[in-house]
Amino acid sequence: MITAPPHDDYAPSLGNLSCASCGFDISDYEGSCPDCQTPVELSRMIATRGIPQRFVSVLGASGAGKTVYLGLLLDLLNRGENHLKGLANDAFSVALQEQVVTALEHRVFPDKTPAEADAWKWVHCEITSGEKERLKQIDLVAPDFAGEAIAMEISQAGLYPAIRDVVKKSQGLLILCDSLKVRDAGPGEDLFAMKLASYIAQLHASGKESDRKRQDIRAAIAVVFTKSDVCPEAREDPALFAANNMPRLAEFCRRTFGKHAFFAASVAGSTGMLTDRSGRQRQIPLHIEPHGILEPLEWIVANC
Ligand SMILES: Nc1nc2c(ncn2[C@@H]2O[C@H](COP(=O)(O)OP(=O)(O)OP(=O)(O)O)[C@@H](O)[C@H]2O)c(=O)[nH]1
Ligand SMILES: [Mg+2]
Repeated sequence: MITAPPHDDYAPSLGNLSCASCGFDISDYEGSCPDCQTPVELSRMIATRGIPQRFVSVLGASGAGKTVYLGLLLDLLNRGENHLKGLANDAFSVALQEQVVTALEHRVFPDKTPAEADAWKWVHCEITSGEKERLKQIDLVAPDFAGEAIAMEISQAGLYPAIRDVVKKSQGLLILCDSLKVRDAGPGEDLFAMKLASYIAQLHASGKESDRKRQDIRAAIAVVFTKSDVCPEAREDPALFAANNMPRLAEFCRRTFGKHAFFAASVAGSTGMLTDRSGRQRQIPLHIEPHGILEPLEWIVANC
């Protein structure tokens, strides 16, 4: 039997259509929600399926590896060879998977995500985990935000309503951090991740200071060190790596989030540098060897 976990946002469609992210009445709209740019088609799909949706936010600075991670995650889920299985429900999700997989097959990384919200690809995927009676089914919704937009939103909340609404609705959030930068480039990554974590905490806090002290924020936070193919320290012990290299974030998570964990992931088995005629250098994947991609999501599904 498939059991759907109880969820506040579950409301079957009654003719009118509300935006799946912000609740705006989009019955008369095509394209995207005028308030937050969530695709209308996605909200329609969610309403007609009637399965409780779980928003998951994949956040991180520009270049942290969000697009590559999300694309590969979808590909692995769709292959159905693992404990966690996924089925992309619509063209958006297929588009992201296709963009990433096709690029990697041609030995290049996908392009940087544009900062305009209407150009973002949204992942909508039916996830099943567990076996037989304990089978759990949820609809996963995870947009591929641009790192630049995330940076602007956390420094001036409200600039990107789509980010605010999705972060607020997400029961699971992944904070992606470039492990090489964390190790070698000073405290910049630590400070950025800290700002991100405090933005999440503000949107999820019940409002009472005492609740925050009691780690009452229910969202599950997975900190994922990306590109761990080039940073063995992160892969070996992600929690220790965080304590040693991101002390501010590690301490903030300990104090604020009752449910948090550290992971290391990578998509490339090895990479090389290509220099074009004008001397510009570009990193290219030499072979694909996914590592630790599904684990953060498995943990999130188990914890929310
Ligand atoms: N070595 C290594 N490099 C990676 C890996 N994943 C991504 N990269 C590098 O990181 C770059 C950025 O990856 P993206 O997925 O585009 O990063 P993003 O977070 O989506 O960046 P924005 O779209 O600007 O927000 C890629 O172009 C690669 O050079 C990985 O698994 N290993
Ligand atoms: Mg991107």
